[in-house]
Amino acid sequence: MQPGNVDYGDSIPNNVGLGEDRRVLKALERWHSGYLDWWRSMGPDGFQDSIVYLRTAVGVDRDGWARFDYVKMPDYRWGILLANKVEGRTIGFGDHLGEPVWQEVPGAYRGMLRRLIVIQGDTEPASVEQQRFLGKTAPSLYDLRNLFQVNVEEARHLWAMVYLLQKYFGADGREESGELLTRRSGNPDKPRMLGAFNEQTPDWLSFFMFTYFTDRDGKMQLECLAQSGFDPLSRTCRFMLTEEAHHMFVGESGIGRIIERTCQVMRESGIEDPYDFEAIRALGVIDLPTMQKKANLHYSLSLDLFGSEISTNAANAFSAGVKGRYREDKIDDEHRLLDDTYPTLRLINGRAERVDESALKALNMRLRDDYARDCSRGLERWNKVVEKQGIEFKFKLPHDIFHRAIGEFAGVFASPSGNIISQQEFDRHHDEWLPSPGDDDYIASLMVPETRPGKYAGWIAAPKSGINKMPGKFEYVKIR
Ligand code: BYC
Repeated sequence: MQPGNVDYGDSIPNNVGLGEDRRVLKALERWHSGYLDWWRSMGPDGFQDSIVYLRTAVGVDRDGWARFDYVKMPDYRWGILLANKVEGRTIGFGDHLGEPVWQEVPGAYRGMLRRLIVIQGDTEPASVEQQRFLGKTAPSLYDLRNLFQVNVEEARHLWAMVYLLQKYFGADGREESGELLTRRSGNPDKPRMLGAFNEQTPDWLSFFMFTYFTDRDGKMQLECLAQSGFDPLSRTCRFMLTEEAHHMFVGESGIGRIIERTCQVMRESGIEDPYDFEAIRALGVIDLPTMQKKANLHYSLSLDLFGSEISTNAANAFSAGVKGRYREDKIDDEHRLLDDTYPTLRLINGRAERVDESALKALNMRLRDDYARDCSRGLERWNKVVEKQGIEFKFKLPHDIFHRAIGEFAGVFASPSGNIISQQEFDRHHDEWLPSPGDDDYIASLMVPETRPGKYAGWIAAPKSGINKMPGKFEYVKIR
């Protein structure tokens, strides 16, 4: 088999020579049947017989890694793909800086690595569960197809983590793989591991916000794990990042298209005030302030995914060479952080202030800052859409301390601009800052499916171009 190409001869497509690894192949085949049960009961509801124009990974080289074709989702070729090995790769940070990367799990870091892989793995099926009912209200076949593409790839990312668990962690790896199929998003008895993955994704605006903000946390975390000294994890994450880019495109362009449609309708109807809710909603589009509230919600939930500002877990993972900083290999410093400091947001005398803390312990804070910068770029692009239509409104990221449930500011009440306030004041403003039941009801009322090829629901603009350059009226999903 050529390096980089996928072997479709095996029951599980892979580029890791699974055919010669009978033990792991057998274990994965056993897991596969439980996986398909999970997919049928928790995957997209009602579309298992539909034929979907999907991309499937056929290699890991940058050019031509994917093939597009019609496929029924349960027949999707979920495979195990690792980026090509980099010969002579060494550990790029921490106490083992410069040593050759590990091809097996180092005993001392077994528990730590397993925990990170399980957490990463847990988020993937969780997002599929969260998005399970969205197919029923898709604004177009183009969007429906994108939803399913995201779903099958998140499910493939679960495969990726399960492969690592089965191959490198023996009996406890097999046990954890089974557990990944039993937890359920939002289930009070057996919830998914991280907060944001137990929230609902009830409508398409939430879906686009989730793929913009929460998938971007996925990108940041995968970038850090791609730096890992445990080479199979690094190679796995490097390839996952190739797929992840499309998910964030779905989010950013989806929100951009909703903004464009709202502004266009406002302009055509002569409405200048973006806060004229009644008039704007009467036209069947989503007002910009409601979109800001949804952004406030999804951004703050996603910030929680970075853990506490000060974290011994993060410091230990870095020193061990297990989880690096965002694009560690592009940072020009000592890569050890022994005596370095990082300006970290702390609650001091009732105020949020940046103070210098140990850079090692403040790694979550640093990554969150990288994330905030990455998020703000999309907002700039959305603001250009608004500006071009001549409407006075600017999307803003809320302050880091707004609406937080994890870390230094959990339990603190703050406004989106970062003023610490009383709970009463927060409650008074709640519906101005976060979606109200009325906002959710209004958005829900718009969620009527549009299934004619080339047509779009009235609240969202058509995309600039088709998937894989397909023409406007292309039937992305043949609904059965
Ligand atoms: N919810 O030391 P701390 C993605 C726990 S998204 C609940 O502050 P640490 C995707 C924490 O587990 C990316 N619990 O944090 C996106 C710990 O518990 P234990 C997923 C939380 O460990 C869209 C305790 O609080 N990948 O791929 O430095 C669609 C103290 O924690 C939360 C990863 O996250 C929370 N939000 O950092 C599909 C990468 N936050 O152990 C997919 C792997 C913290 O004391 N995970 N806790 O019981 C990690 O690197 C780290 O575990 C975290 C937390 C960044 C999540």
